[in-house]
Amino acid sequence: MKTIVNSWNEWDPLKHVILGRADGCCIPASEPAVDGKVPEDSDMRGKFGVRPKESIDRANELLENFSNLLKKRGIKVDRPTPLNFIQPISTPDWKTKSMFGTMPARDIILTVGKEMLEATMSYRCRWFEYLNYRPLLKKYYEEDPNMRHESAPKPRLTDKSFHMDYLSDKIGVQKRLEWTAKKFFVTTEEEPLFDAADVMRFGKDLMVQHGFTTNLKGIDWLRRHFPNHRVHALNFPGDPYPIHIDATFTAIKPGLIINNPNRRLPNEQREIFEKNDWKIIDAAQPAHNEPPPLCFSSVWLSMNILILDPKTVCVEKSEVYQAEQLSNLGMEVIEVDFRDVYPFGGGLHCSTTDVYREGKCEDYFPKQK
Ligand code: DAV
Repeated sequence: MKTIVNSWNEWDPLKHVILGRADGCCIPASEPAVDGKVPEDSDMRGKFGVRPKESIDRANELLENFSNLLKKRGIKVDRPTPLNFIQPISTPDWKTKSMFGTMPARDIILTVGKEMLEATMSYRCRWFEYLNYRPLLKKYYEEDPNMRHESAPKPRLTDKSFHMDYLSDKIGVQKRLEWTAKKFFVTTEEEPLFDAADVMRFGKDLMVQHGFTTNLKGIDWLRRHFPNHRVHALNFPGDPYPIHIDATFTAIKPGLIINNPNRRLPNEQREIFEKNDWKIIDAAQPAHNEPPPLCFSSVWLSMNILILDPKTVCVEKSEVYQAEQLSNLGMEVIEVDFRDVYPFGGGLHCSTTDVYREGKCEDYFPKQK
Protein backbone atom coordinates (compact mmCIF):
# COMPACT_ATOMS: atom_id res chain seq x y z
CA MET A 1 0.00 0.00 0.00
CA LYS A 2 1.34 3.39 -1.02
CA THR A 3 1.48 6.10 1.60
CA ILE A 4 -1.19 8.77 1.86
CA VAL A 5 -0.55 11.68 4.21
CA ASN A 6 -3.71 12.98 5.89
CA SER A 7 -4.32 13.92 9.53
CA TRP A 8 -6.33 16.85 10.85
CA ASN A 9 -6.75 16.23 14.55
CA GLU A 10 -5.67 14.09 17.51
CA TRP A 11 -8.58 11.62 17.64
CA ASP A 12 -9.81 10.40 14.23
CA PRO A 13 -9.02 6.70 13.53
CA LEU A 14 -5.23 6.32 13.26
CA LYS A 15 -3.89 4.15 10.41
CA HIS A 16 -0.26 5.16 9.90
CA VAL A 17 2.21 6.67 12.34
CA ILE A 18 5.92 7.37 12.83
CA LEU A 19 7.39 6.07 16.09
CA GLY A 20 10.80 7.30 17.35
CA ARG A 21 13.87 5.31 18.40
CA ALA A 22 16.12 5.53 21.46
CA ASP A 23 19.37 4.64 19.62
CA GLY A 24 22.39 6.74 20.61
CA CYS A 25 20.29 9.33 22.44
CA CYS A 26 22.43 11.92 24.25
CA ILE A 27 22.13 14.13 27.28
CA PRO A 28 23.03 17.32 25.43
CA ALA A 29 25.86 19.65 26.43
CA SER A 30 25.10 22.94 28.10
CA GLU A 31 23.48 25.56 25.81
CA PRO A 32 21.06 28.41 26.57
CA ALA A 33 17.71 26.76 25.79
CA VAL A 34 18.58 23.40 27.34
CA ASP A 35 19.93 25.01 30.53
CA GLY A 36 16.69 26.94 30.89
CA LYS A 37 14.61 23.80 30.58
CA VAL A 38 16.41 21.06 32.57
CA PRO A 39 14.76 21.20 36.01
CA GLU A 40 17.00 22.84 38.63
CA ASP A 41 16.96 19.77 40.87
CA SER A 42 17.42 17.32 37.98
CA ASP A 43 19.98 14.52 38.10
CA MET A 44 20.78 15.51 34.50
CA ARG A 45 22.44 18.79 35.55
CA GLY A 46 26.16 18.71 34.78
CA LYS A 47 25.93 15.44 32.84
CA PHE A 48 26.73 15.10 29.16
CA GLY A 49 27.05 12.31 26.59
CA VAL A 50 25.35 9.20 25.25
CA ARG A 51 22.84 7.75 27.71
CA PRO A 52 23.68 4.45 29.44
CA LYS A 53 23.47 1.49 27.08
CA GLU A 54 21.09 -0.55 29.29
CA SER A 55 18.62 2.37 29.37
CA ILE A 56 18.76 2.70 25.57
CA ASP A 57 18.23 -1.04 25.09
CA ARG A 58 15.33 -1.05 27.53
CA ALA A 59 13.66 1.95 25.87
CA ASN A 60 14.10 0.39 22.44
CA GLU A 61 12.53 -2.83 23.69
CA LEU A 62 9.47 -0.91 24.96
CA LEU A 63 9.26 1.07 21.71
CA GLU A 64 9.39 -2.18 19.74
CA ASN A 65 6.58 -3.63 21.89
CA PHE A 66 4.51 -0.49 21.33
CA SER A 67 5.13 -0.75 17.60
CA ASN A 68 3.93 -4.38 17.61
CA LEU A 69 0.83 -3.45 19.58
CA LEU A 70 -0.07 -0.76 17.04
CA LYS A 71 0.64 -3.08 14.10
CA LYS A 72 -1.63 -5.76 15.58
CA ARG A 73 -4.39 -3.15 15.50
CA GLY A 74 -3.81 -2.61 11.80
CA ILE A 75 -1.80 0.60 12.15
CA LYS A 76 1.23 0.96 9.91
CA VAL A 77 4.34 2.01 11.89
CA ASP A 78 7.43 3.64 10.37
CA ARG A 79 10.65 4.38 12.23
CA PRO A 80 13.24 7.15 11.68
CA THR A 81 16.87 6.51 10.66
CA PRO A 82 19.10 7.69 13.54
CA LEU A 83 22.17 9.83 12.88
CA ASN A 84 25.28 9.48 15.03
CA PHE A 85 24.29 11.95 17.73
CA ILE A 86 27.57 12.09 19.66
CA GLN A 87 29.44 14.34 17.28
CA PRO A 88 29.98 18.09 17.41
CA ILE A 89 27.73 20.15 15.16
CA SER A 90 27.98 23.76 14.09
CA THR A 91 26.57 26.49 11.89
CA PRO A 92 28.41 29.73 11.06
CA ASP A 93 26.91 31.15 14.28
CA TRP A 94 27.57 28.49 16.95
CA LYS A 95 29.02 25.09 17.82
CA THR A 96 27.75 22.48 20.23
CA LYS A 97 29.18 19.16 21.38
CA SER A 98 26.40 16.75 20.40
CA MET A 99 22.90 16.30 19.04
CA PHE A 100 19.94 15.03 21.06
CA GLY A 101 18.37 11.90 19.55
CA THR A 102 15.32 10.81 17.59
CA MET A 103 12.76 9.57 20.08
CA PRO A 104 10.05 12.27 20.28
CA ALA A 105 8.91 12.42 16.65
CA ARG A 106 6.00 14.69 17.67
CA ASP A 107 8.41 17.49 18.61
CA ILE A 108 9.80 17.87 15.09
CA ILE A 109 7.20 16.96 12.48
CA LEU A 110 3.81 18.67 12.41
CA THR A 111 1.25 16.94 10.20
CA VAL A 112 -1.63 19.19 9.15
CA GLY A 113 -3.80 17.58 6.51
CA LYS A 114 -1.60 16.61 3.59
CA GLU A 115 1.37 18.55 4.88
CA MET A 116 4.28 17.39 7.03
CA LEU A 117 6.14 20.44 8.33
CA GLU A 118 9.59 20.35 9.93
CA ALA A 119 9.54 22.69 12.93
CA THR A 120 12.27 25.29 13.55
CA MET A 121 13.08 23.89 17.03
CA SER A 122 14.87 26.09 19.57
CA TYR A 123 17.65 23.90 20.98
CA ARG A 124 20.91 24.03 19.06
CA CYS A 125 21.36 20.29 19.72
CA ARG A 126 18.08 19.67 17.87
CA TRP A 127 18.88 21.82 14.83
CA PHE A 128 19.58 18.81 12.58
CA GLU A 129 17.02 16.45 14.11
CA TYR A 130 14.79 16.62 11.00
CA LEU A 131 17.46 14.66 9.10
CA ASN A 132 16.45 11.49 11.00
CA TYR A 133 13.02 11.76 9.36
CA ARG A 134 14.15 12.71 5.86
CA PRO A 135 14.27 9.12 4.52
CA LEU A 136 10.60 8.70 5.52
CA LEU A 137 9.49 12.12 4.31
CA LYS A 138 11.26 11.55 1.00
CA LYS A 139 9.42 8.24 0.60
CA TYR A 140 6.02 9.78 1.45
CA TYR A 141 6.71 12.62 -0.98
CA GLU A 142 7.47 10.14 -3.74
CA GLU A 143 4.49 7.88 -3.02
CA ASP A 144 1.79 10.46 -2.37
CA PRO A 145 1.52 13.02 -5.19
CA ASN A 146 -0.53 15.30 -2.95
CA MET A 147 1.80 15.26 0.05
CA ARG A 148 3.36 18.60 0.91
CA HIS A 149 6.82 18.39 2.48
CA GLU A 150 7.60 21.72 4.12
CA SER A 151 10.35 23.04 6.34
CA ALA A 152 10.08 26.19 8.45
CA PRO A 153 12.90 28.76 8.12
CA LYS A 154 15.94 27.44 9.96
CA PRO A 155 16.59 29.77 12.91
CA ARG A 156 19.97 31.36 13.62
CA LEU A 157 19.83 30.52 17.36
CA THR A 158 22.51 33.03 18.27
CA ASP A 159 22.61 34.23 21.88
CA LYS A 160 20.09 36.92 20.83
CA SER A 161 17.42 34.20 20.64
CA PHE A 162 17.65 33.48 24.38
CA HIS A 163 17.16 35.34 27.64
CA MET A 164 20.39 34.72 29.50
CA ASP A 165 18.58 35.30 32.83
CA TYR A 166 17.51 31.66 32.53
CA LEU A 167 21.09 30.31 32.50
CA SER A 168 21.31 30.06 36.26
CA ASP A 169 20.32 26.85 38.04
CA LYS A 170 19.44 28.88 41.13
CA ILE A 171 16.40 30.82 39.92
CA GLY A 172 14.00 28.83 42.06
CA VAL A 173 10.52 27.62 41.22
CA GLN A 174 8.79 30.70 42.69
CA LYS A 175 10.68 33.12 40.47
CA ARG A 176 10.18 30.84 37.46
CA LEU A 177 6.43 30.80 38.07
CA GLU A 178 6.40 34.62 38.24
CA TRP A 179 8.38 34.85 35.02
CA THR A 180 6.30 32.31 33.11
CA ALA A 181 3.04 33.94 34.31
CA LYS A 182 4.38 37.20 32.80
CA LYS A 183 5.25 35.26 29.63
CA PHE A 184 8.93 35.93 30.18
CA PHE A 185 10.33 32.72 28.69
CA VAL A 186 13.79 31.39 27.75
CA THR A 187 13.31 32.25 24.09
CA THR A 188 13.18 35.87 22.88
CA GLU A 189 11.30 37.31 19.91
CA GLU A 190 14.46 37.60 17.80
CA GLU A 191 13.13 35.19 15.13
CA PRO A 192 10.24 32.71 14.67
CA LEU A 193 10.67 29.60 16.83
CA PHE A 194 8.33 26.68 17.38
CA ASP A 195 8.37 23.00 18.26
CA ALA A 196 5.73 20.87 16.53
CA ALA A 197 4.66 19.46 19.93
CA ASP A 198 3.39 22.89 20.98
CA VAL A 199 0.57 22.56 18.46
CA MET A 200 -2.68 20.70 19.16
CA ARG A 201 -4.73 20.12 16.03
CA PHE A 202 -8.51 20.61 16.04
CA GLY A 203 -9.32 20.50 12.30
CA LYS A 204 -9.60 24.10 11.11
CA ASP A 205 -8.24 25.42 14.42
CA LEU A 206 -4.68 24.99 15.61
CA MET A 207 -4.11 25.65 19.32
CA VAL A 208 -0.50 26.59 20.01
CA GLN A 209 1.22 26.92 23.37
CA HIS A 210 3.35 30.06 23.81
CA GLY A 211 6.19 29.00 26.12
CA PHE A 212 9.88 28.07 26.23
CA THR A 213 9.98 26.33 22.85
CA THR A 214 7.47 28.43 20.85
CA ASN A 215 7.51 32.22 20.71
CA LEU A 216 4.91 34.67 19.39
CA LYS A 217 6.81 35.10 16.14
CA GLY A 218 6.68 31.31 15.71
CA ILE A 219 2.90 31.38 16.21
CA ASP A 220 2.59 34.27 13.74
CA TRP A 221 4.68 32.30 11.25
CA LEU A 222 2.28 29.34 11.61
CA ARG A 223 -0.66 31.70 11.10
CA ARG A 224 0.77 33.00 7.83
CA HIS A 225 1.83 29.53 6.74
CA PHE A 226 -1.63 28.00 7.26
CA PRO A 227 -3.94 30.73 5.84
CA ASN A 228 -6.91 28.34 5.72
CA HIS A 229 -6.65 27.64 9.45
CA ARG A 230 -7.25 29.69 12.56
CA VAL A 231 -4.18 29.69 14.76
CA HIS A 232 -4.69 30.49 18.46
CA ALA A 233 -2.01 31.27 21.04
CA LEU A 234 -2.63 29.69 24.44
CA ASN A 235 -0.56 29.84 27.58
CA PHE A 236 -0.68 27.98 30.83
CA PRO A 237 0.57 29.77 33.94
CA GLY A 238 1.55 27.34 36.69
CA ASP A 239 4.26 25.54 34.77
CA PRO A 240 7.83 26.54 35.72
CA TYR A 241 9.20 24.81 32.58
CA PRO A 242 6.52 25.30 29.91
CA ILE A 243 7.36 23.24 26.85
CA HIS A 244 4.95 21.31 24.63
CA ILE A 245 1.20 21.37 24.99
CA ASP A 246 0.78 17.58 25.21
CA ALA A 247 1.25 17.15 28.97
CA THR A 248 -0.97 20.16 29.68
CA PHE A 249 -3.98 20.35 27.39
CA THR A 250 -5.06 17.15 25.66
CA ALA A 251 -8.05 16.83 23.33
CA ILE A 252 -9.85 13.52 23.79
CA LYS A 253 -12.60 13.76 21.19
CA PRO A 254 -14.79 16.51 19.70
CA GLY A 255 -16.09 18.58 22.62
CA LEU A 256 -13.77 17.28 25.35
CA ILE A 257 -10.34 18.33 26.63
CA ILE A 258 -8.44 17.29 29.73
CA ASN A 259 -6.36 20.11 31.26
CA ASN A 260 -3.51 19.76 33.73
CA PRO A 261 -5.01 21.08 37.04
CA ASN A 262 -1.68 22.73 37.94
CA ARG A 263 -1.62 24.54 34.60
CA ARG A 264 -5.18 25.63 33.95
CA LEU A 265 -6.06 27.64 30.86
CA PRO A 266 -6.76 31.21 32.09
CA ASN A 267 -10.43 32.28 32.04
CA GLU A 268 -9.95 34.92 29.36
CA GLN A 269 -8.68 32.23 26.96
CA ARG A 270 -11.64 29.89 27.56
CA GLU A 271 -14.20 31.84 25.60
CA ILE A 272 -13.74 30.12 22.28
CA PHE A 273 -14.10 26.68 23.92
CA GLU A 274 -17.19 27.68 25.93
CA LYS A 275 -18.92 29.33 22.97
CA ASN A 276 -18.58 26.15 20.96
CA ASP A 277 -19.66 23.80 23.76
CA TRP A 278 -16.27 22.25 24.39
CA LYS A 279 -15.82 20.97 27.93
CA ILE A 280 -12.44 21.43 29.62
CA ILE A 281 -12.08 19.13 32.63
CA ASP A 282 -9.20 18.61 35.05
CA ALA A 283 -6.97 15.67 34.16
CA ALA A 284 -6.53 12.94 36.78
CA GLN A 285 -3.46 13.09 39.02
CA PRO A 286 -0.28 11.36 37.87
CA ALA A 287 0.53 8.07 39.62
CA HIS A 288 4.13 9.15 40.39
CA ASN A 289 5.67 11.84 42.57
CA GLU A 290 8.82 12.00 40.49
CA PRO A 291 9.82 11.41 36.89
CA PRO A 292 12.17 8.48 36.22
CA PRO A 293 15.95 9.14 36.40
CA LEU A 294 17.61 11.44 33.83
CA CYS A 295 14.26 12.70 32.51
CA PHE A 296 13.53 16.13 30.98
CA SER A 297 9.79 15.93 31.50
CA SER A 298 7.48 16.25 34.48
CA VAL A 299 5.22 13.61 36.08
CA TRP A 300 2.44 14.97 33.86
CA LEU A 301 3.49 12.69 31.03
CA SER A 302 0.55 10.80 32.55
CA MET A 303 -1.58 12.95 30.19
CA ASN A 304 0.59 12.19 27.17
CA ILE A 305 -1.78 9.69 25.63
CA LEU A 306 -2.13 8.42 22.08
CA ILE A 307 -5.70 8.29 20.82
CA LEU A 308 -6.32 5.51 18.27
CA ASP A 309 -9.93 6.53 17.60
CA PRO A 310 -12.59 8.44 19.56
CA LYS A 311 -13.29 5.33 21.66
CA THR A 312 -9.78 3.90 22.11
CA VAL A 313 -6.76 5.37 23.85
CA CYS A 314 -3.24 4.22 24.76
CA VAL A 315 -2.23 5.17 28.32
CA GLU A 316 1.05 4.39 30.11
CA LYS A 317 0.59 1.22 32.14
CA SER A 318 1.48 2.65 35.58
CA GLU A 319 -0.77 5.74 35.13
CA VAL A 320 -3.74 4.11 36.81
CA TYR A 321 -5.59 7.33 37.68
CA GLN A 322 -5.42 8.68 34.14
CA ALA A 323 -6.55 5.27 32.84
CA GLU A 324 -9.46 5.22 35.27
CA GLN A 325 -10.58 8.72 34.27
CA LEU A 326 -10.55 7.88 30.56
CA SER A 327 -12.34 4.61 31.14
CA ASN A 328 -15.02 6.45 33.16
CA LEU A 329 -15.37 8.77 30.18
CA GLY A 330 -16.35 5.72 28.16
CA MET A 331 -13.09 4.95 26.40
CA GLU A 332 -11.42 1.60 25.93
CA VAL A 333 -7.99 1.99 27.56
CA ILE A 334 -4.99 0.10 26.21
CA GLU A 335 -2.18 -0.06 28.77
CA VAL A 336 1.29 0.41 27.34
CA ASP A 337 4.47 -0.16 29.36
CA PHE A 338 6.41 3.00 28.49
CA ARG A 339 7.81 4.69 31.61
CA ASP A 340 11.41 3.72 30.82
CA VAL A 341 11.07 5.60 27.51
CA TYR A 342 10.18 8.91 29.26
CA PRO A 343 13.83 9.99 29.78
CA PHE A 344 14.35 9.90 26.00
CA GLY A 345 12.00 12.83 25.49
CA GLY A 346 8.46 11.96 26.44
CA GLY A 347 5.47 9.64 26.46
CA LEU A 348 3.13 7.95 24.01
CA HIS A 349 2.04 11.13 22.23
CA CYS A 350 5.55 12.63 22.09
CA SER A 351 7.11 9.49 20.65
CA THR A 352 4.76 9.37 17.66
CA THR A 353 3.71 11.63 14.83
CA ASP A 354 0.70 11.06 12.60
CA VAL A 355 0.95 10.15 8.94
CA TYR A 356 -2.65 9.10 8.31
CA ARG A 357 -5.86 9.41 10.26
CA GLU A 358 -9.22 8.94 8.60
CA GLY A 359 -11.44 11.99 8.30
CA LYS A 360 -11.21 15.45 6.88
CA CYS A 361 -10.79 19.03 7.99
CA GLU A 362 -13.82 19.89 10.13
CA ASP A 363 -14.77 23.15 11.79
CA TYR A 364 -15.18 22.40 15.53
CA PHE A 365 -15.29 26.09 16.50
CA PRO A 366 -17.79 27.76 14.17
CA LYS A 367 -18.43 30.56 16.68
CA GLN A 368 -15.19 32.52 16.76
CA LYS A 369 -16.25 35.85 18.23
O1 DAV B 1 5.22 18.41 31.63
O2 DAV B 1 7.33 18.12 31.30
C1 DAV B 1 6.47 17.33 28.65
C2 DAV B 1 6.09 17.38 27.19
C3 DAV B 1 6.98 16.55 26.37
N1 DAV B 1 6.64 16.63 24.95
C4 DAV B 1 6.19 18.34 30.88
C5 DAV B 1 5.97 18.51 29.40
